[in-house]
Amino acid sequence: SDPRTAWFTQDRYAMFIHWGLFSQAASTWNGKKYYGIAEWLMHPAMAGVSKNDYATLANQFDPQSFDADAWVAFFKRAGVKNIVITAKHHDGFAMFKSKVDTFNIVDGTPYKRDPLKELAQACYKAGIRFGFYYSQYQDWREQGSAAVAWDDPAQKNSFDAYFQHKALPQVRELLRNYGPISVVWFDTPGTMGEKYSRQLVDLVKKYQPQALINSRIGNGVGDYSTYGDNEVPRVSPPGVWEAVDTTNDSWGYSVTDYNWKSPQELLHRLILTTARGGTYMINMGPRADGSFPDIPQAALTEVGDWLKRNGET
Ligand code: FUL
Repeated sequence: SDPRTAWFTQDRYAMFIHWGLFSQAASTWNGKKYYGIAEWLMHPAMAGVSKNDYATLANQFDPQSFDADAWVAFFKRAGVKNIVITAKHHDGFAMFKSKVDTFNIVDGTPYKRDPLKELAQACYKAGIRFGFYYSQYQDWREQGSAAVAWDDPAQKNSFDAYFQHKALPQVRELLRNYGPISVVWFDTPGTMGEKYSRQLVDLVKKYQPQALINSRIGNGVGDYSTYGDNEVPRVSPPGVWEAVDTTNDSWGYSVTDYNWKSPQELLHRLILTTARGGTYMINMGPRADGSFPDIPQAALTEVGDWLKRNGET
């Protein structure tokens, strides 16, 4: 087996965090409520918000309750060994300081701080591994990216232009400026060509050769397999794999989604996954202000306490 994946198959339990401008909207737009996954609000399947209207969310994004040390204290109590946070989701907004695009939390919001930097440092100090999510294929602000810029049908630019000028350089920034990276979590590769997946692999290998890449990089070039959203495989699959689950039905914070999994259900799914040889990554969607909703926070704390009582952490 690959020594690079040893920690991953030993630790088995990680936390996923979806946080971004979509957390500010929280599945509402112009007073109307939506019931899909909150981070897809901009998409026509949800509210279908134009990119200029969506960008106004940045003017109010000011997570004054964000406290990296408090987050890490919670991760420890929950018993996770690794976290993966959305650095850029499909909406194209960077939750980190980027020189490539001013549509980022430092240059584009009143907050002006880089929470990923603070979080990476706090995780490092506490011995929690830190990884990031980057939507390499879908970027709903960029012409040419996944051809989903519905409010701007001209599509003058090519996917290649978006990829070379935004995706690759932003991933490079994330690989260079945040210390050791555990996992680079790509998503929804769609029809992205193999040469693009390979360019991303080369970049990760160059700056963070120990970092693992999930299968959603596309074209079979990842280090481990990620199952479908909220899918715990019913058999014991071969190889290195993970199940990704969320605490309700949405990934981003949503005021319309109360379908929280109970602590018992979360623990059951964690145990099913690890018993079948996988890693379980459970998602939380913090509010826009940087605080965690009470119900999933309490549930994950209870799971963590159970793990501790049973000598698992
Ligand atoms: C999906 C994305 O489209 C969702 O928004 C979410 O990030 C999930 C984990 O992966 O396929």
